Amino acid sequence: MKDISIEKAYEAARDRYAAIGTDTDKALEILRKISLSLHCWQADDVMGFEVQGEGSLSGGIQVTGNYPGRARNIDELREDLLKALSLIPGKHRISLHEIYGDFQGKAVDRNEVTPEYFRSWMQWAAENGLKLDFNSTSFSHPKSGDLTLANPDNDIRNFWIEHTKRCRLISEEIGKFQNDPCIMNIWVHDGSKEVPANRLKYRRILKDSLDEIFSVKYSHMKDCIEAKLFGIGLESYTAGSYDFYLGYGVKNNKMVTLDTGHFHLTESVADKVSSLLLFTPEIMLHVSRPVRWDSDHVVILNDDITDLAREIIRCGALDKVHIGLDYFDATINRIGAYVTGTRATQKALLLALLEPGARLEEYESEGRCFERLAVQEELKSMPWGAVWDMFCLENDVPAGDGYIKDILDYESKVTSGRR
Ligand code: RNT
Ligand code: ZN
Repeated sequence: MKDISIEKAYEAARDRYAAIGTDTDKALEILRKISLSLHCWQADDVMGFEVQGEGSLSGGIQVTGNYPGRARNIDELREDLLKALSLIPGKHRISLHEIYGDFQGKAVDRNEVTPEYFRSWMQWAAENGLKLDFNSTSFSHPKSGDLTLANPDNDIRNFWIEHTKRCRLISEEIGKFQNDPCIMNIWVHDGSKEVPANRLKYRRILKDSLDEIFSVKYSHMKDCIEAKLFGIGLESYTAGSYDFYLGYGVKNNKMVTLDTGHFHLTESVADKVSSLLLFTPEIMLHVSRPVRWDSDHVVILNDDITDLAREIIRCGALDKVHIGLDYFDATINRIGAYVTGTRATQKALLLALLEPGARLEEYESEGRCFERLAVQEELKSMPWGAVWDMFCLENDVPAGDGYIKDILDYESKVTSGRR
């Protein structure tokens, strides 16, 4: 693509940034290499494709809205993902949940799933230059209830242990196939609406379940464990709290997943990055946007996400932090939700990459706090939008709001016909 006005604006921006000590070309080169892991579940409201599926979402999470055009099957989901990706600069990954297997009309229960049901996904990903990540699925199932891996009932607990073990094997096969580790996330909703008589009991069971699950060692997949504050209907107690998983991760050398919607609303998730980097092997992120609760709104460029991106860059941790997205909004065009949220996350990373890091650190070590404050403040009004537009241009995707038209076209041609 060529666009003289974008190129001219970029040249002016490049000079402005050079004057404060930032190399914009280098920032763009780094940004191009950052792969985000797009969650497959925004396209169909976390329903999945199980033949025996319950048709409703459980496990304390909720999607609101009924905008037309939800992906109803694997082909539609893949088509939607490719459409979204065509409007997002860079090369990315897709994160699958177990319930998105290619079950071919067969009722495959969660404790029966095998890598075979994910072969067509591996093939599809390879054909489209994508890598896959994975998630076990313990919600939306007759055996989900309030407790899965933390359930004192051994039949139910073993069912979920078997499921999670099989998901790790699937992840291993995916990792092998794509010659790149598949990151597998474990999130279970286990908790209770009212205060339990014994909080320790369920956490002990959850710990034992995880020990058993992780007793098998793999080399082409990486495990991560996701904590949460509370779920709907499970407000008083969450077995897998942040302290629980942080402790487990540090002790067992597992990645902890930080979902930006899973903390108290005034708690800084960004501030956790540098601590985790010192004590856990790597970090997985679920970038989301909580509004008053873990509402999973579409990510926008707000302070929370820019703070988080800045921490990753300032820590020099791009090779240690896996950036996944996790939101679901059914009130707006779902492709639009993917594109808006992913591009917002990339914008946050760009803002962070445009900081003159060495200069800020120098001020700090010399005790020049006024200069450090002033530069950080000036950065806010620098012409980063011109750099972003150039990034889009160079990566052959629409700059500015050019993607809106594409999404509306796709809606009228494709998704609006789905009933
Ligand atoms: C739920 C967790 C979890 C899910 C997905 C579907 O609160 O964030 O990551 O959103 O696994
Ligand atoms: Zn999450």
